[in-house]
Formats: sequence, structure tokens, C-alpha cells
Amino acid sequence: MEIITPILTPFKNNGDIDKEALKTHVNNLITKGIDLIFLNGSTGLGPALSKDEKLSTLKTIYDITGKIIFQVGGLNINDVIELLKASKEFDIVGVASYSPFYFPRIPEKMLIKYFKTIEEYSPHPIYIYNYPLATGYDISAKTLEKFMDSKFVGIKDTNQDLSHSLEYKSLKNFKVYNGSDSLIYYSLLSLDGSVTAASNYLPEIVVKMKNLIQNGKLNEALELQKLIISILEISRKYGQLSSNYILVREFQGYNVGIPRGPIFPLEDEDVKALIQEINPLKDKIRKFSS
Ligand code: ELE
Repeated sequence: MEIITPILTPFKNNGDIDKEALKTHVNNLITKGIDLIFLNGSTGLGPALSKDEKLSTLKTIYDITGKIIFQVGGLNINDVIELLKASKEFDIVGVASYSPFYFPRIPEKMLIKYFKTIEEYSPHPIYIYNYPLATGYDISAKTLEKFMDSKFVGIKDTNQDLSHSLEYKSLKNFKVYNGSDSLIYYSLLSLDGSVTAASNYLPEIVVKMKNLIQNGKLNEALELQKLIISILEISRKYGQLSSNYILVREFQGYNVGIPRGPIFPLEDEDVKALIQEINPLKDKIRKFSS
């Protein structure tokens, strides 16, 4: 079972990517036992990054680790193809893409064509990123069966419905991860692992959950899941994507810059309120991490 961090992308005040902050963050995650980094995902504001920025996050992180799934998806197919070609220079675990989004009523045949194009150009194994709530499309196990072959090695299903993720397990030699922070425990128990945004700010807790499950201590592991859900509930009030930046600073003790509009940084009063709400949980976290 694997813990995969969909890494956030640190920005400077001028809107550029803060590469040093990104390196510090990856270093910490790998040191704390995270298995893989999912790059340019939703938490990384992938749909809001340019082609060049997507490649620059890869170059930056690759200095530290090759344990990377490189998300290349987008609506400009030329950019997608260029990123796939450029990824040849990097010895990484795989590439990934979400479905084309925004355009309604795309027929299944076209969705399949999109992934077949990725297959044609990818020098690496391919992971599908299924996030129906965000993209408007569901790449179900049934759809996947119609086009998948050995180059498609796994899926990250961001879905509150675990049974939906479980359906992919019927596909042979296929890794299945759920991407919801509220289902980390269940994903570790029943799938190949979890892609968890919370592992950005509490990697030690998520890694501990995995170890507890591996040692059969399920009740203790479930307590950690509950803790993460309570943080999630708080952070969603202020905007989960922007709150992640504050939570890394609060829980890990270093700066990961700020998000970039349209995912704007939290205003000062919201930062204050968020910190006030999570402060009472810090003792619990310390106890659980030891
Ligand atoms: C999840 C989102 C969804 C993480 C990525 C991820 O960022 O690429 O827990 O459903 O609100 O897709 O964090 O979060 P939930 O894989």
C-alpha cells in the first residue's frame, strides 16, 4: 500500500513558482516516508499552471527524487503532447492525466481518444486521474475496459464513493488509489493506497496510519482518520486549497509560499481564524505522531 502526496505548488508574491520552497517541501515529505509525489494535481493547482510551469515543477522535484507521477492533462492537446515528449528525459514512475474538462457532453468516444493520444506519446506508464466532480466526466471501470492495455497501469479515483473505486479492482494488474482525504483509512485497507492532500501537512500522521494498518492496529488507525476529517472540516470552511498552505506552515514549520489566483491566498482574518480553530488539535497531533 502506498501513500501518494498530491503536492501543492508554492508561489511567490509575484506569482512565480517558488522552486526552493517546493524542494524543501519534497525533501520533508520523502524523509517522512511518503512513497510517491503526484505532481501538478488538483492540490498543486495543475489546471491553473502553464505548460512551462508544469515542466518546471518536474525539473525542480527531479533534483530530489524520481518517485514522481507527472500529471500533464489539459485542454490544449499540443501542450499535453509536448509535456509527454519532454518527460522522456526523466526517469519517473509514470505520467497521469485527468479527463478533458469544461466542455459539456463530450461523447465517450472522444474521451477515449484523448487517453489514446496520451498513450501514443507517453514514454512512461500511464495513470488515469478520475475526478468527476471537478471534470464533469466519469471514467468508469466499464469505460476503461474499452481502451485500456498494458501501458495503463493505474487510476486515482477522487470519489467519496469507495465502491466506485473498488470496481476498478476487477481490472487485471491495475493499481487503484482513492483521492479523498476522508477515505484514506479505507483506501489503505481495500485499495493499493491513497492519494492524500492531507499528507502535505501531516505526512507523519498518514504514514503512521499506514504502519498501524500494516500491523493490524485498525482502531488506532481509524482514530488518525478521524483526526484528519476534523482538520478537513475546518479547512474547507476557508477554502481547502488555500488553507493547505497555512496548514503546512503550522504543522511542518516551514514556508510553502502562497497559492495563486484564481485560488487566492487566504485573507489575514481567515488565516487567524483557521489557526485558532486548529490550535486545539495540535496536542493530539503531537501525541499521535510520537
Ligand atoms: C484530491 C483532492 C480532493 C487530491 C489531487 C488529489 O490534489 O490531485 O478529499 O475529495 O476534498 O483530488 O484533494 O479532495 P477531497 O488527488
